[in-house]
Amino acid sequence: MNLIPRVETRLSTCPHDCPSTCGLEVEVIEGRTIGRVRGAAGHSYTAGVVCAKVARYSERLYHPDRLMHPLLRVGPKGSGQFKRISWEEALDRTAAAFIEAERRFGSEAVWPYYYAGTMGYVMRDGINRLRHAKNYSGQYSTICTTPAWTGYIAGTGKLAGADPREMARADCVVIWGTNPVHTQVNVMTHALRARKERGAKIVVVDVYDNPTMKQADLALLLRPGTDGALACAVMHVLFRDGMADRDYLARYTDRPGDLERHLAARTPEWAAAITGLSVGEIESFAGIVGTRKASFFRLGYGFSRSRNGAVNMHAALSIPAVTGAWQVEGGGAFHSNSGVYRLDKRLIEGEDVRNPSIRRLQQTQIGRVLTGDREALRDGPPVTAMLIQNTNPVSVAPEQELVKRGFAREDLFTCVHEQVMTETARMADIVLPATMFLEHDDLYTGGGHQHIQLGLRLVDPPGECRSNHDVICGLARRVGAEHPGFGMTPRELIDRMLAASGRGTFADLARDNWLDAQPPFEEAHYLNGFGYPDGKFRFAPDWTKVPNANDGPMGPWQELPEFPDHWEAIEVATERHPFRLATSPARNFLNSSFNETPTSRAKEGGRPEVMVHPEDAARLGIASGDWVRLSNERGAVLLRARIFAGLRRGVLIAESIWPNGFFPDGRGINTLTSADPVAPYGGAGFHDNRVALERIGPVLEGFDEPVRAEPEPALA
Ligand SMILES: Nc1nc2c(c(=O)[nH]1)N[C@H]1C(S)=C(S)[C@@H](COP(=O)(O)OP(=O)(O)OC[C@H]3O[C@@H](n4cnc5c(=O)[nH]c(N)nc54)[C@H](O)[C@@H]3O)O[C@H]1N2
Ligand SMILES: Nc1nc2c(c(=O)[nH]1)N[C@H]1C(S)=C(S)[C@@H](COP(=O)(O)OP(=O)(O)OC[C@H]3O[C@@H](n4cnc5c(=O)[nH]c(N)nc54)[C@H](O)[C@@H]3O)O[C@H]1N2
Ligand code: SF4
Ligand SMILES: [Mo]
Repeated sequence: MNLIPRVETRLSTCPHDCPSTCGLEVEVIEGRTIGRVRGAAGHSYTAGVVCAKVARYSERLYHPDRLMHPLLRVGPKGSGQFKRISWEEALDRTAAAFIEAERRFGSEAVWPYYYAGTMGYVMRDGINRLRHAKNYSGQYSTICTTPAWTGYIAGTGKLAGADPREMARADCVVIWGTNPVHTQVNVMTHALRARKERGAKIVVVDVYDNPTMKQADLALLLRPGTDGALACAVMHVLFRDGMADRDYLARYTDRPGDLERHLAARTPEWAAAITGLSVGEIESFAGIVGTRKASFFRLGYGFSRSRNGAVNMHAALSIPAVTGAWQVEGGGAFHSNSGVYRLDKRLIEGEDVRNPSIRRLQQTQIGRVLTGDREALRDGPPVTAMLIQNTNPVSVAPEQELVKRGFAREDLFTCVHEQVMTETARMADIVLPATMFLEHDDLYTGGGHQHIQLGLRLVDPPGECRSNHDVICGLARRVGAEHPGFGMTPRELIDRMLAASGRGTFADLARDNWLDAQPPFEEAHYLNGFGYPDGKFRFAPDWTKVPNANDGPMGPWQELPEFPDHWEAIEVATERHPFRLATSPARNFLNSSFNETPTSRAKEGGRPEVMVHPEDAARLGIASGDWVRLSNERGAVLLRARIFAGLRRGVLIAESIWPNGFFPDGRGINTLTSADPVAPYGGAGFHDNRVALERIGPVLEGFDEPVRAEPEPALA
């Protein structure tokens, strides 16, 4: 008898919403279960490294709370009382609710809502095919990328940059507004290689001394929302000290002379007063990037999650256009390569049957939409039925008080298709169990690199779990939605999409599992010109015409500065709300994903905390571990204080996102965040919150230790 289990290593792709989109090697045991997950050694960007949370993916796949059967709510909304029903009944009931909503208020009363819990094209975007085929309300996605992408494209005209693998061949890597040790570990692989092999300098710009900043040669800890001022002062020094590349500027940029004049008053002293940095730090930063042509600007999402975020992204991006870094290998900028793939998504998304007159509702304003805000509803009918896939808005969306009120509405029907009983699923009328990525077929593209990748079904789904595609097709049949995509398998959809995009076939891709889609050097470095018709980088973009997907200008877009600047649109601290709170990502969670796993919870210290500067804590009498209350006009949150010196005074960091159920009164961190749109095209300022901070003390009256976990859904 052979007692050694048969272990095969199969290739896959991490499906999570993370720029790294790692190539994976997955151990499959006896063809049935998975073992270790490793970074694929043969993937040139992943280079054999993945984050710890995905390395132990079996903890998520085999989680005891994994949803296995369709459920019907039998108690009050949110009570967690459900009973098991069949798939037939669950889909019939959902379809009936959609048909009834449409009958009463028109098709726009149904709002399919989704995001990037999986980044697979088939499983993420198929919901749009159902939407478009039925004229259900549209979703304008604003929860993540909008300000960052808009700010970047404002400069380059295109969402693409230098090959991120070139970081390893840079003489300086600037890691700005991203915490890759937490959020996209592979950036560190390539940046640290540059330091080891070439003596490259690593510069990190952030609002707290996180593990990425600890790796920096030059650590720039600035006040939240002041990156535009830093960028302006750096460019001021570059012009002042003869480090601007005037030939490059004349050839490749729109208005270098006007920019130089505009920057004359943006001195290091001016920026020091705004950012809290010293003049010396600003001069050093300018000196490093001004004397090392091969400076690679790795620009993240974090510094764009402020009301002035698009402007700050554009300002930072303007620096390599002043030094001409784009001309050399290892130089230039990178934010996302999502603009290089140009995959034809008509079959998957049903773009061909979309009716452009149907309203689009803003994703981040889900709280306002569901509580009947007329502007958020665009003066249209109420939303009375929803299908939710790949997202957990009750936890992750801003203005949480409104979101919860909305989901509690008796006249709102919600069907949530999920892998685990999230706080959104708990509010649902129908809960459907979903497959995880190793249980279905899909196609992925890397935002933080340049590969088209497959992730195929390696094991059977447990229980009665079904894929998003199956659910969409099952509902389509029942509500009478018609489109050729509903009759295809995921593999057929992938094959047709690749072929229509000139990217080969499914079989071609299945051979190596990934395809390197990196554009040639001249194109990636914009040496044939930038993405605008005249080929010039824009220092003075027309903010109303940035070629990024949008719903027209919004927020205070009329006040956007003409040139890079410090734009005071942020929630400046006031006497009543003297602190500025950022909700930076926790290392062991991915937004709310993984916050159901015991290991991630334990590694995050077991409870939500807010970091407070020692002097602020002393002034308020706050000791380490004390309960504190954070509050603003949107609500109040109770959590513990952690005294941390790696902050500026007046700044608070609450690494996120803990389940709401881990806060004593169930109010999670997004109670404090706002859904005000970031100009010019929307987005949420998750890191841009003014708050009051009060001490409560070592015990919280009426609250029992230890912090409770989410109760199990009771099966009636
Ligand atoms: N472990 C983990 N990984 C993740 C995620 C997660 O939640 N946890 N989320 C995933 C998702 S959906 C995304 S979009 C990416 C995002 O990943 P990133 O691009 O890293 O962006 P953020 O996570 O928003 O924030 C990055 C950093 O910006 C800092 N920051 C906040 N305000 C400012 C500011 O005004 N200026 C500057 N310079 N810095 C500021 C924050 O403190 C944080 O350290 O990560 C993905 N990966
Ligand atoms: N305070 C604060 N809030 C934030 C942020 C922040 O930095 N601070 N970051 C924001 C950002 S950048 C983003 S992108 C959003 C993300 O917010 P979400 O898009 O809600 O991301 P997750 O919290 O990861 O939740 C994804 C859900 O999808 C489910 N899922 C995964 N795969 C599948 C599948 O194949 N089928 C189905 N049916 N379900 C699946 C997972 O189980 C998980 O519950 O959060 C935002 N919220
Ligand atoms: S670093 Fe990001 S892409 Fe890579 S395994 Fe972790 S979550 Fe997935
Ligand atoms: Mo995101």
